[in-house]
Amino acid sequence: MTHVGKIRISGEVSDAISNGSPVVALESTVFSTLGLPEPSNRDALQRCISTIHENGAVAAVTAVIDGEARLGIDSNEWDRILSCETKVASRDLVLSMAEGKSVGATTVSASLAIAAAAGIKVFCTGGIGGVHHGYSESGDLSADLYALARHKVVCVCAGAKAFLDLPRTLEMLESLGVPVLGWNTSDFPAFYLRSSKLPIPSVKDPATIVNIFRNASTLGLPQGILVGVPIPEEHELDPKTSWALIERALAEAKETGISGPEVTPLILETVARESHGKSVPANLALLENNAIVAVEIAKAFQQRLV
Ligand code: PSU
Ligand code: MN
Repeated sequence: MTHVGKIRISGEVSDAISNGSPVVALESTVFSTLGLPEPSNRDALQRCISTIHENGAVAAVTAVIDGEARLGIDSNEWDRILSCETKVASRDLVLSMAEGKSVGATTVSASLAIAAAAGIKVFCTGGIGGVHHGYSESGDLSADLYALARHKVVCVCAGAKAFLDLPRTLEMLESLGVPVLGWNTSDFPAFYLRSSKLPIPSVKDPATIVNIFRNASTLGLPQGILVGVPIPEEHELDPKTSWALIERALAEAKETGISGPEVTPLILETVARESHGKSVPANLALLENNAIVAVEIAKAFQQRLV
């Protein structure tokens, strides 16, 4: 175990960093009950970590535990993350460290901040947050987008969650200067669905991603890169029923009158319930698939000695 400033890095992750071995950072909100129902959340965490190991990299789960930002969680502490009900986004990160929070599940935005501070270049999740429908009234857009603009990390995901305003999410990423690339696809993926029908540049080689990252570094630009990987075909949900389901979940969320950070967990829960269990295996499959791509990219960074 080592520390970088106030970040505590597990023995396995700090060894990998000093040996120059590939490391893939993971968030923890998706593995908490805020992201996936029990016991699928444990299954998801286990599968992601072992997929990363089997493919030749080290997994570095981020979280806040006992007031410390963490990079790399040993299995004896998994339970604390799995049962966590506190969502920690980038704004909350510094506060939860100051107040000695016992446990906080980091979202994409907080995880990117932790990964970047420790020099980790590749991060993997299911779906990022983005611009919510009704943004012009609510002003609700995810801190994940700003974090992508601020931290030099490649974020591998299956796109943004399909219940968001995807065209506006892409517009915002453009405004923030974040390159968005499709992994063997020229359509921005829509989480449970392979395509949102929104065009993005396609990339099929991890070395290209490393090159783009280097170009940003050469120019002194701050941002990371978003890589969208479509859910494997056999796990894709039926587009017609999914869009209808998402509409119902959005209407239900609106009726409850909730706002802020509770919106995303509520919609995820409604989709899981209403899809009669189909959305959860799809979520697990896309997480595992993203982990494989993230390892490939992490290995390419190591080979190019960026
Ligand atoms: N996508 C999922 N499950 C999740 C999330 C996204 O399928 O749990 C989480 C991620 O941690 C993401 C966060 O960073 O939701 C975004 O929340 P918000 O919309 O409040 O920014
Ligand atoms: Mn929000």
